[in-house]
Parts: sequence; structure tokens; C-alpha cells
Amino acid sequence: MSSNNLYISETPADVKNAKGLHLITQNTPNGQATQILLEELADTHNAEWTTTVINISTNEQKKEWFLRLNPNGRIPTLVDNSQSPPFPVIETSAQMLYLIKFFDKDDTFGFKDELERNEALQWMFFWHGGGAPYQGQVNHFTKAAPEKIPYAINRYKNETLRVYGVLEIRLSGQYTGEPRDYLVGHGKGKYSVADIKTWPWVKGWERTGFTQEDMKPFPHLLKWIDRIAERPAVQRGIGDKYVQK
Ligand SMILES: N[C@@H](CCC(=O)N[C@@H](CS)C(=O)NCC(=O)O)C(=O)O
Repeated sequence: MSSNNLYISETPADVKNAKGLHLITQNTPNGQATQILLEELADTHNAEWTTTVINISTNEQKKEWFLRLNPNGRIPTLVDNSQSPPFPVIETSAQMLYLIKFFDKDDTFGFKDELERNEALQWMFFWHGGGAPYQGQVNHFTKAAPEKIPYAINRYKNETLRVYGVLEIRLSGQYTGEPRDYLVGHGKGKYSVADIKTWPWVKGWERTGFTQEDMKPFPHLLKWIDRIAERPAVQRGIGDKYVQK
């Protein structure tokens, strides 16, 4: 791919002139996954990047300049202008794997051990394919849909609660006898890309419309939410910096 095809005159200058990594995002749960990892890498590995915050309600992400970087027309989209030609990365989980490959050589947020590394992929895929889309549909059918369809709302709410239950099984150690602090890693686990991928969605349970009562079966998951929320990089990664001015 030639860089001439990647950028056109409508591509924002901040995107095409970025020196290295550039993130095009909005402060949604998907945007926050990559935002948080970048903020973590800033603290641990001096990672540097620039950011363009767009407003997806204006459909900026469906314009040609954006589709050239990400044919899926969704945020977040990452582009690495330090590659030649510049290298776009679509899909949050692939962005996170790209970032740890190039910026986290000591596996602070990933794993050296191949089995742990595979486990991290398992839990990332689980949330990417089996959590985010369902919680997203709850948000859609309860908030955005012009018509309130109880069947759709119940179906997606129940499935989201079911996958919260899967995370609870994992964290509580229900079948292993060993509770864990994080989704992946030996023993109690280690904070990793698997947690970062999952947390921005699950922490929004209240916003999605679940009640304290709904969440009662998931005490370990609620503690996990609070544990991760304490991290300064996590707070920055969901903070004002990513709100469109
Ligand atoms: N599977 C994608 C999902 C990205 C996604 O759904 N982004 C939403 C915002 S949270 C979006 O851009 N929506 C705007 C649209 O669909 O036009 C990923 O993980 O990156």
C-alpha cells in the first residue's frame, strides 16, 4: 500500500502529519480500551502519540478520509506514521496487540510465557466477540432504538449478564478454588491487555441500565472494576483529554 492512497486532501492535518502513533477516537468503551493502554504505556515506556477526537454522531467516521484508514468506519482507529508506508490498525484488540508488540518489549501488559500469552488472547477474544457486541446492543435497544422492543432488550440484557457471570466464575475461582485479581496470569493474575479490553465496558454497567440487584451475583467482578479504576493511567484514559473540545 502506498502512503499516497492512505491520505487524501480531506484527511485532517493532525492525522497525516503525525510523527509517530496517532489515535482517532471518541471517549466510548471501545475508544477507551486503546486510550487506556496508550496512557499505561506512557507511564511505563514513555510512549508518545497524538490524538484526534471525533464525534461519531456526525458520521465523520464514514467519510472517505476515515474509510481509507479503516474501511469499517468505526473508532478507535490507530495509525502508525513511523512505519513506511504508514500503517493503520483497526479493531481495538488488534491495536492493543500492536502496541504491546512494539512498545512493551518487556511484556508489562502482556506475557512472556506462551500459555499465559494465549490465555490473554482467549479473554480478549471472549470480550471482543462475546461481550462488547452484546452490551453495545443493550445500549442500542434501550437508548437509541426508535421503538422499545422488549424481546431485543431482554435478549441482550440477559446475554450481557450471562457473560458478566463468566467473568465472575473466572475471577471468583469458583471452579479452581483460587480467586484472582485479574483475568489472566498465574496465581492471582496480572493486570494485562485482557483486563484493559474488558474493563471499559463492564465498568459502565450502571449506564447500560443494570441495577445493583442485577449486579449482586458478581461481587468479584465489582471489586475488579474498582481495583482497575484506581490506576492513574486508567483515569487519564477515560478522562477529559478524550472529550471533544
Ligand atoms: N469491533 C470494533 C468496534 C468499534 C465500534 O463499534 N466503535 C463504535 C463506537 S464504540 C463506533 O465507531 N460507532 C460508530 C458507527 O458505527 O458508525 C473494535 O473493537 O474496534
